[in-house]
Amino acid sequence: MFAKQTKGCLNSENLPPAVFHVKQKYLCFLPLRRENFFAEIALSPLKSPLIFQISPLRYVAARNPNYTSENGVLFNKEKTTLLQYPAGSPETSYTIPDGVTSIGTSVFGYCFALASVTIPGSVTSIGNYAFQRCDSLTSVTIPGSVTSIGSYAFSGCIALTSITIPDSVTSIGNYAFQRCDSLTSVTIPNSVTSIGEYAFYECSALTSITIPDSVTSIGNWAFEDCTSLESIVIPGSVTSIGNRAFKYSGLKTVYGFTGSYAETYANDNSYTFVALYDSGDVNGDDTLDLTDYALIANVTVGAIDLTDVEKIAADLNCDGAVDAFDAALLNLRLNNYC
Ligand SMILES: [Ca+2]
Ligand SMILES: [Ca+2]
Repeated sequence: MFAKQTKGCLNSENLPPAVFHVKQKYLCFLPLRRENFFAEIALSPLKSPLIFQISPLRYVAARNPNYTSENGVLFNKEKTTLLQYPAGSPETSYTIPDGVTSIGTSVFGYCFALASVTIPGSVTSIGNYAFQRCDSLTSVTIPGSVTSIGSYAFSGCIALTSITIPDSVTSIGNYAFQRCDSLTSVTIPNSVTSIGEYAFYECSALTSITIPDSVTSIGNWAFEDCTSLESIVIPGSVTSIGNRAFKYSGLKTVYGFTGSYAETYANDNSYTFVALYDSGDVNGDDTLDLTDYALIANVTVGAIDLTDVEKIAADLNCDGAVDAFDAALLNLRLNNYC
């Protein structure tokens, strides 16, 4: 299964990915000499998920038909898939080369020093466990080319304070952001249709999250133990919420539309339900007119403030802010342009 071993080292000409997997206990006790790493790794069977990756590899022989490396980072030969970043690297930032389309499974897993990773616009998928336990990771921008975020992708990234998911992403995998202890806000775009089980489990600092009206299902345990999350807006598109989705969270108030699944869910689980007004109907009188437009216009110049329910109705483009763009959208609607 493993490549030929010579004098304590593996032959890098024919290195299978499995040799990059090593049991957790070796991280602490193995000496940092590459030869020893390789010898131990060769003896370590691949037993996911009880293993994680560490890559002491410095280079891959140029004649290796399957792999290539650059500054200790392992790629497939075509350099379209990033396979392994060296977990023991002291570097604090890394820019993924343009042309990479896929960030493979566990690539940056347990890279404790990495604070910032730049992902180029060529990347379309972020694999399972890709950034798991990157304890120092505070900054990562997901480009608009990414369509999927794998399971456990950012699990345990305890320094991550915010993340913006681009509107190219359609699903958030199970456990994707679980135990991101510092995550205070998340913006989910209206391309996402499902939020996986345990997706934000134990995100204890999360105070707000906007569920866009593209989402139809919120997985079980998705927000369990989010102790700072006290309210949530659930749009009319949502027709399924796991019965433990908000268990042990701080949730007290559910905002939603009258007669929606959100109202039923709130009542069934003893949350306070607050009815929302239709988009644009800022004063909730069931009529879209210049009064609503004037309210938004006054907000944009700082003349008045709105209640939470009014703000949600006034934020026509659902970007979390009430501004001139919302006023322009309402103007178009009042003139039957949209
Ligand atoms: Ca109105
Ligand atoms: Ca807005």
